[in-house]
Amino acid sequence: MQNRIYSGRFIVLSALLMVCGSVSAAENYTLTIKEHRFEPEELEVPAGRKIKLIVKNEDSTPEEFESRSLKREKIIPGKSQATIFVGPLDPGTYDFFGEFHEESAKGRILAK
Ligand SMILES: [Cu+2]
Repeated sequence: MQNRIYSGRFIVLSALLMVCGSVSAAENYTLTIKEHRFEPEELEVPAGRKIKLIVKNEDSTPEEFESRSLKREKIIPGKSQATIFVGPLDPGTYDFFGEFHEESAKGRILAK
């Protein structure tokens, strides 16, 4: 009977860990830089949650992801990608741009 009690506790503990893990894990969103533009230019994300932004630079030249409202900046070398954690965000619009090609590389995050 001892064994059954222990395995029962183990199952409950495992279930708790799974629930906590899914609540705290950041959701992934991908932005692609191509020909000095962001794709998509508008990215909708849930408000109040931590977001994992994966920025893929498909151009051969470096770009700098920059957002004053998100207080983030990160240089992404050509043909590589970077991960930027943002949030939890209040509902609203957060502009970002590519500092090295500011005329074309512009976008916004909509937190809803
Ligand atoms: Cu900068």
